[in-house]
Parts: sequence; structure tokens; C-alpha cells
Amino acid sequence: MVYQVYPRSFADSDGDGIGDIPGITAHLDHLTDLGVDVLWLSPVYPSPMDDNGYDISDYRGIDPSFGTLADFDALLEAVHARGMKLVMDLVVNHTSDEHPWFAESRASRSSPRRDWYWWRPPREGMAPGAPGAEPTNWASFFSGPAWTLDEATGEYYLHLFSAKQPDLDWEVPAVRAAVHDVVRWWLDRGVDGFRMDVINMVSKDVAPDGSLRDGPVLGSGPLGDGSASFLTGPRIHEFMAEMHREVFAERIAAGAQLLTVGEMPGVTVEEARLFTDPARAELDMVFQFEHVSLDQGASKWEPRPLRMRDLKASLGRWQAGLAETGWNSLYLANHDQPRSVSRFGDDGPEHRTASATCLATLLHLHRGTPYVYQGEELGMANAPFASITDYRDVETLNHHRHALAAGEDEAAVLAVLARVSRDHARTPVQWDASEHAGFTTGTPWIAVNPDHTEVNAAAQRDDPTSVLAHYRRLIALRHAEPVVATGDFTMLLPEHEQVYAFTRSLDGRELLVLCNLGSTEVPLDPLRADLPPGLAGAQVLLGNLEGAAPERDLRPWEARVLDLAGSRP
Ligand code: ISL
Repeated sequence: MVYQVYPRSFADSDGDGIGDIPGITAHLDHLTDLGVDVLWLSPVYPSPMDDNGYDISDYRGIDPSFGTLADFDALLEAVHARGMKLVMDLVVNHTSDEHPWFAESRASRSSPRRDWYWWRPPREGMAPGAPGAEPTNWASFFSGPAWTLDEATGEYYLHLFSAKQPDLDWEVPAVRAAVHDVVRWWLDRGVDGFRMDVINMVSKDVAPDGSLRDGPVLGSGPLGDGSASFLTGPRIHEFMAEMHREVFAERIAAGAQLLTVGEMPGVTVEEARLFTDPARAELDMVFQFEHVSLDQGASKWEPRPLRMRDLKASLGRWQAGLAETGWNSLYLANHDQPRSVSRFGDDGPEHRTASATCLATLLHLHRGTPYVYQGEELGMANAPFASITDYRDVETLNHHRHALAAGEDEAAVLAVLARVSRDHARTPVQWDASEHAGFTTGTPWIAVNPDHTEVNAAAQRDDPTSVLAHYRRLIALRHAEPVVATGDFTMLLPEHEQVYAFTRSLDGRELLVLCNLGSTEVPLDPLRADLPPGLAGAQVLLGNLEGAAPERDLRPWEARVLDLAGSRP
């Protein structure tokens, strides 16, 4: 399994209130105890921090707020000494606007690096800066248009994210070669692979004359959805195969064990199969977004209740779709998503532990590679932020500003942010009950969740009933049982609104997983006809509540992994 560290919020070693690399090195026991195989580090490169490091100004260094290259090398060595691997975040759809490449590109229309980014003149017949003069109507993911005018040269540059994150133009071979060089540089330093940020956006659908097309208008306009022009674009498979060939293939042939995972908003299961088909040699796995979009309306700012049958239909389709060819990544949370226990579980005191462990069981018993996001293994919940001054994230702050400017009611906007802001994932890891949760001796850059007095690693470490202890057991189970890692997956009870059930089977071994995703008890008898036979003779391999028995009714948020083997005629 892979454990994601968001360095800014993990552990601060020097009291400046910002997590750093020595802080991670000092907490590696936590990862070893958990059974982590791979650590994925969100970006630590030099950055103006407009998007907390997803805006990189130097691909070959470490931001001073996180430490030094020597600190990084020490972390890498310590990770390897513990038998773990370390995967970096590769953010190459865009750079920071403060990257020297962009500085050079923007300097003049005739700069040799002008074409490294997407510069375009205003819409035909319109003056630069006039409303609607942007080259296309695309909305940025972070509110407002995806184009910003550079006054000095009179052209616009494309940024699918913030104005400080200009998109690189991968059509230019020198851009791709520069990216390959960066990847080689880190592999030579000893890293074990990459999580590739929005990598399915690097191929844009550009017409032979260089123009890009408007997308369908969003809501009442004027901005449009350009995603048809940049999600999984025409040359994306070529670019992924090229990177594999240029950078990874030789090292893998020489015996290196490397991991590549592409973050791909909007990717379909059919595309994912192509990306992860070993015969095509592109990527090991992708992060898909279907299951984290089911509780969203027209946008992430319009949350709606999740229907259990939608979740099963979606995850079930991904399990089936990548069963023969390809491989799934499994996640419920990351640094962009609200906390999983608040979103899919029940973070109130009564059901917090049970629902966090129930969700963990569900996820970790699927086929694929599970990802745990820092603090998820403690049952960390959304922050009780009530004012816009509590928030730090560029996406959240931009949305708030744009929504208010559009006349939306602030209380309603804040109510949505309280559910969906990315900052919920970014409050400091709760190490202990002390002030600032043991995260820092200084003032944390974003508030610590006040529930750290109850919910923290120190309180859970030696408590066998804790969320942390349950994660440890789940990870150990996967390591010990081939059926968990690679067994076939069959979804059961597809229409049931509360019980999520499936089997895993391998070489005559069969596991039945039952998860009650609700706060009421569910009697087992009415479900029997749709469950495999042999419940009576089954063994409880793992349960999240004390007193688990194969045929017991499912208590609120109870999860059970039953071993049906031996009970068959
Ligand atoms: O966060 C999201 C949902 O609100 C997504 O739109 C998110 O921006 C998208 O998944 C891309 O995420 C990645 O690239 C962004 C960065 O802000 C995210 O942190 C990163 O994971 C731009 O680099």
C-alpha cells in the first residue's frame, strides 16, 4: 500500500509552523508500524506556494520551507533503510509562472522558449483585455477564465489551474525532453517512481492552424467547459509511452522496481485499461475520479447525497473493467478531497471509529493498490472552519471570491466549503493531545482540528480498538493473503442502500466482505439468499467491532471479512 504525505501538514521540525522533510524523517516509525510499502510525497520543490507546491519554480531542488537537498537525501536513505520506497510528485502539466522557463517565454514574442507555453492572441477582432477576448471560453479549475493576458506582449497564456500555473505545451519536443530530464535526475538520485499530476491534461486537442476550440457554456456562462479539448487528448498515449520508453524502460529492464501512477480527472475505465495495460508500457495505474464525483452536482460546489447503489455500480465497474488487463488504484481521500470519514462515514463521537474502520475495510479489500492519506489512518475528520479567514487553499479562496462577486449568499458558500474544501485534508496531522497536536512548536500555517485532544496517534498507538490498529491489521492481512492482493472480485447486493458486500476469490479460497455503511443495524437473514452459501461455517478473518461472528446481524458501521473456505462441500 501507498501512504501519501502532504509535507506542509505532516510534521514541523523547526517551529516555523510549516511541515518539513526532517519532520517526515523523524516520524518514519509511524509508517513502519503501519506496514507502509511506499511513501508518496506531495511536491517539495521550490515554489511560490500559490498552490502549496503544485506550482514549481525549480524541478531540481527543495523549497527552503521544507529543508534542503541533503535533508531529502537523508529521508530517502532512511525510507530505503526501512525497506520502503519513495515516490515523488511530478507536476509537469504546468510550472509556476516564476519558473525561469516561463520568465523566458513571457519575455517577448520572439523568445526561444515562447512556444513552451500556450500563448495565443485575443479572440479575432477583439482588443486584448476586452471582456470575452480570451482565445477560448475555457474556465479554469480554480474559478474565472483559464487565460490571463500578458500586457507587455499583448497575448494570453493558458492556465487550466491558477494564473500562477501556466500550462506547458507538450506538442513541443523540447518540452517533453526537458520533462524526461527532470524525471531522470530524480531517478538517478534514487527515487522509486512518480505520481503524475493531472497527467491526462498534457495533450491538448489543437487544430493544425494552432487554434483551440471553445467548449460548451457552463451554467449561465460566459465561461465554458474546455475539457473535451484537454482531458485524455489525442496524443496522450503517445506521450505516456514515450516517457516510459525514454526514462523508465531501461531502468526497469535493469531490475529497478519503479511505480508510476497518473492522476487523471475524468478518465474512463476503457481509457484506464489502455494506460495500465502492461503490454502497452505506459503507466502502472491511474487515479480515477468517478467515485469521488458521485456526491457532486454540476460542480464540486454543489454537493448532493451519495447513493450507495451509484457507489457500487461505479467501483464495481472499475473492478470488472480492470480485472483481466490493467490495475486499479484505490482511494477515498487525498489532499484534494474532504476527509473520508466525514464524507462517506459518520464523524460524530458515537460512530467515528466504527465508520472510519468500516470504510477502510471496504477499500482495502478491493483488488488494486490501496492509498492511505495522512491522518486517514487516525480517523481524522473535516475541520470546523466557519469563516473564510480559516481557509488557505487557492481553489477555496478563489471560489469564495467569485461566488460572492456573482451575488451568492456568503453563509451558503461557507456551508458548502465546510463540506468540500480541500483544506479539510490539509489541517496538521494529529500526533498527540498537546497544543498544536504535536505538529509544531510554533504557530501552524493552518489551524489544527480541535478534536486532536481526542483523536491523535499517541492515543491510538497501543489501543487495539483504535482506527490506527485496524489499519495495521488490514495492511498486514493484504501482505499475508494473496487473495486480498490479487483475488477475483465479485460485487453482491448491487441495489442495497446500506450494505456493501462482495467476494474475493483465488485458487479455491473465497472471502466474503460485508460492510454496513449506515448507523442502523441490518438483519442478516433477508440478505442470505443473495450471499454465497457457507456463512454458518465461515471464519471471521477480520472485523472492526468486537464480538464479530459470521451470522450475526450487522451492527451500525460493522465490517466483517469472512473466510468461506473449507465451508464448501
Ligand atoms: O481538487 C480538485 C477538486 O476540487 C481537482 O480539480 C484538482 O484540482 C484536480 O484533481 C487536480 O489536482 C492536482 O492538480 C492541481 C493541484 O491543485 C492539486 O492539488 C493536484 O492534486 C494543480 O496542480
